[in-house]
Amino acid sequence: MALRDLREWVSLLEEKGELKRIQAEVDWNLELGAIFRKVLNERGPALLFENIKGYKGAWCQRFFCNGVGSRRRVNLALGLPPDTGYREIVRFFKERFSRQIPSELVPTGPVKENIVRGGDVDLFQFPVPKWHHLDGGRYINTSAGVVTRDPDTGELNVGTYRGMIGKKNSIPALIVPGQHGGIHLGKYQARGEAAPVAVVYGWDPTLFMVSSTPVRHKGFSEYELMGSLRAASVELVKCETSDLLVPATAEIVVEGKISPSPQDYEMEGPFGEYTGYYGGMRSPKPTIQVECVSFRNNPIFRGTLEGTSPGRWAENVHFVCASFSAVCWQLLEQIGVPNVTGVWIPPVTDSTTIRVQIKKIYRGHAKQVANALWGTNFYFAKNLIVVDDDIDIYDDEAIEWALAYRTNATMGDFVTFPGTIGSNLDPSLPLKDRDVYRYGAAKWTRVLMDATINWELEPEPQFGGKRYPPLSTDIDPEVAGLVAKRWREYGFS
Ligand SMILES: Cc1cc2nc3c(=O)[nH]c(=O)nc-3n(C[C@H](O)[C@H](O)[C@H](O)COP(=O)(O)O)c2cc1C
Ligand SMILES: [Mn+2]
Repeated sequence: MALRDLREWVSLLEEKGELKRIQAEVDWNLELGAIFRKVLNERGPALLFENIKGYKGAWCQRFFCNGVGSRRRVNLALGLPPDTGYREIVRFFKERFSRQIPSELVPTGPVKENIVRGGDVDLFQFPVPKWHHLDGGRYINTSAGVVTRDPDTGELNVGTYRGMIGKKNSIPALIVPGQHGGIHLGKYQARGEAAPVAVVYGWDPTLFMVSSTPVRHKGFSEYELMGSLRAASVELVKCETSDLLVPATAEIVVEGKISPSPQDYEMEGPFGEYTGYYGGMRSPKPTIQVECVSFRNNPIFRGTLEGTSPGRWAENVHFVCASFSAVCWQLLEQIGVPNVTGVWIPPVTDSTTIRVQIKKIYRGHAKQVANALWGTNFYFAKNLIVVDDDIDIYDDEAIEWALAYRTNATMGDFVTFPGTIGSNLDPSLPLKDRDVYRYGAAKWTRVLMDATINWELEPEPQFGGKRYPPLSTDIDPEVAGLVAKRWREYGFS
């Protein structure tokens, strides 16, 4: 049974012992973020804060986070057995992302229980944390879904793009031009028109999973992919101030417009980013001027902490590792690269270093993988490791070993490709290369590490003409039989 809304998700987590309610008074200013970070580091439960300092009597008094902050809870959200491993989860995402369930337009829903318009709008009525001490503001858009519509095709998009409270009715946001939302904004800007935008906070957990994963979609939107993931159609209602659509049972929806004129931009950034560092320069950004807010009675605000460094994982990496791997694999298949047998993006590198496994059928096969992936506009896969199908991409030792003994720089196994689209949040770039407007995001040099066996190596005659010597760590079967038979005799148990 699909979850109806965030409340059902919270109840399910509680029933499974995966939720902690915090009734002690907690300050939105750094304290909440610090508690969440500590819980993340300890691989702890989902959190429902019920007593936030200064929020008694406000429109919104409850705050939820960490719902999908473990593999177990990702499985729970997807309806999979709790111990399902990432090998299976990647395949599950890939299969579900390959089809859609149509959404359904309904006349109204609980999200319309309270509607505030115009001068009465006050985003400070929501308990939005200041997450990290050097953040440029209170980041309201973290695990939210930003809804836009393509003015040419009419297609909807739901994407997760960071944004902070500017004024009580404004949200400057980092919606980079290469992203779907950014492409929509660019089209409105070219027409000199304001872009209608809606932001959804708190619904079924599949919303955040799909809105933050760069799935290709043409002729349908992320809502139909959420439908596929949750195996039930998404019920949508029309916004009050535009023809955008939002889930009928969402907790909170903000509606507004982004002016095409840079004169209306407001300052945004920096923010604690996915790299584990602060990122994104403080600068004027496209800004949602909020015209209307609708929310359920006693709504629950949802947010998340970004940023992963060794041993410290953010909430989203628990699904992003699998959902991004699935998208990458799907892309390679769609482009027509043969024999891709696996894709894995280890959680700590978020989407930066990607491992692809192939059953190699020609010399240039790994190069083809790189060309294909880097030919898309997705700003991931800065570093790409390609291995043969005897190397387990989920095994760090196997990857290290392949990199050590199957690469040879003088034979072209490391290929760099400069000047591609990249991430402006990557601190290894000089500042001038992080110009979102010049580069669509940033200027990356990508690198392929081709750790497949090089077919240009001449066969070694002493080992029966095989291209690579046999594994000396394999015990000769005859001797292995003898040793197994005498094992106890040697004194082993
Ligand atoms: C927690 C989180 C925060 C994100 N913040 C941003 C952001 O500020 N700007 C951005 O362009 N992408 C951001 N992303 C990545 C996008 O959500 C992702 O690329 C997604 O595919 C965007 O939707 P789209 O493909 O429809 O453009 C974020 C992802 C996550 C998980
Ligand atoms: Mn999209």
